[in-house]
Amino acid sequence: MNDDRTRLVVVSNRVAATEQGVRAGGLAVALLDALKESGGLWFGWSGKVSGDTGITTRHIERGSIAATTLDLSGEDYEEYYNGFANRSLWPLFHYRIDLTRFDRDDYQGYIRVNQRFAHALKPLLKADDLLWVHDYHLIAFGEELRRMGARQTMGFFLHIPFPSPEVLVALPVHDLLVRALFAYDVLGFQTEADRRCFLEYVTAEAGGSVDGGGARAFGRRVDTAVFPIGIDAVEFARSATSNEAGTHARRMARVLRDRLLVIGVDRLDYTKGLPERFRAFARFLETYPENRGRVSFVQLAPPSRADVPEYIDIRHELEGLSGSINAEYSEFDWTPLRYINRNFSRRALAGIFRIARVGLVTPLRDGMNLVAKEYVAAQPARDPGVLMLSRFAGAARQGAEGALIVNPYDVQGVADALHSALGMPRAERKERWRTLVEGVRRNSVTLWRESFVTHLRNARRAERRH
Ligand code: ADQ
Repeated sequence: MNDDRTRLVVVSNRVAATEQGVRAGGLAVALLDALKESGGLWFGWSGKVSGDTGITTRHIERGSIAATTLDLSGEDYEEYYNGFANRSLWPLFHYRIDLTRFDRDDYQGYIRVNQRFAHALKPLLKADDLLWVHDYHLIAFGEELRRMGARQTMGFFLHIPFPSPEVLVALPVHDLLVRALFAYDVLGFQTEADRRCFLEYVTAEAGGSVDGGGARAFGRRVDTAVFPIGIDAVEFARSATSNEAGTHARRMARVLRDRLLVIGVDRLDYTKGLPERFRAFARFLETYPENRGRVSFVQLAPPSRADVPEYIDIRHELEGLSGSINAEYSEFDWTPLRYINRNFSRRALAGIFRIARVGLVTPLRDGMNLVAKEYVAAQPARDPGVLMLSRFAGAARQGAEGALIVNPYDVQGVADALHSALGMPRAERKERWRTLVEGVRRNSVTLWRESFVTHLRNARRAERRH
């Protein structure tokens, strides 16, 4: 597993891989890929809300990964998950101060659940374990574990953006959160911009200092680094040519007849820029009417966090928009926009990506965005499609010269870029795709895991020397 026989213990809000498969969601997909190869223990919430909050252990994915899970109580679910994680941290870290609400009870619930996670994991730990804690739900977890006396080397990876200090200080407990981050030995970010925002906070708000790759504050030092997350591109490309992928691609092609397919695939979330994308598509049909009847846009968007009011609002908004676009432009034999709220298997998605001439990935803010990488990986080398990518996705900061970079707020700009993408000659598409796919293959999920774990090991060695 690991060369010095240490065990990797991954802690995330949700142990998302179940016997039934993986849920839609970047963290779930990435962690499963990362752990499949190395094995290890995966610890977190089962996804169940119940009165029994004891822990259970089971083996998943044919035994290579051991998963230990606990349930949440109804109150935990409301305060920790729906409340502080998804109504405070998620919107704020995505620069949506307007949607951020702060409630002290929710924050207390967040701390309580972080404590409970720490309590449940502590007796299962071996002295030499390396701990890798994931994402904004568990910022306080490391501090709680240290309070209980844990000495293991611990790293934290933030899958979402780290906001600029100006934005972060809008949260009344910003200082407590950043202080908690200093309980870890390594902090990982998706992009250099995120890391810079963290360091700016340390110097401007926490009275700390920055040295080389690290930061000092609150009497501790933490190492910081950038680990852009990736996918298993080889495996995804294989999925795209599987029988299941072929079946889905043929079904889709039958419906499309000879029309060009524009595809969007996102969790239904207000950070993904879906209303703006729908409006840009309508503007495209209005500005370039020769495309009417020639292009179909399919948006797959499985609902997520369905109990949070802001997610109910965005769902209604999209239903209204898609209805009015179709009402205005449809013909008897052509539906311009197909908007589908369900999950598909990885293979089905890969097959649909493969036949799409354009992949529209236009979030208003995104830590990385794995869909952009999956779209690229699934393309046929002889006739690849075009990736349109928002400048506000982490993926755009990672050598994305081959993509058409757009500003999702600029409805006309996106419409114009879509027109260019659909008219792009094959030679240019191939050239652009080659640079993109090389990057996606190089920055794989394996590289992401290995570089993070190497950093953790080095942090441990450095600590032992002192
Ligand atoms: P997400 O916000 O969930 O991830 P993203 O990185 O795009 O966003 O991952 C979504 C995943 O869900 C993709 O693997 C995609 O294929 C899958 N998915 C989406 N719709 C689906 C559908 N209808 N059926 C099946 N699968 C579907 C968070 C951060 C991102 C960061 C990732 C990983 O918000 O910025 O890239 O974590 O760190």
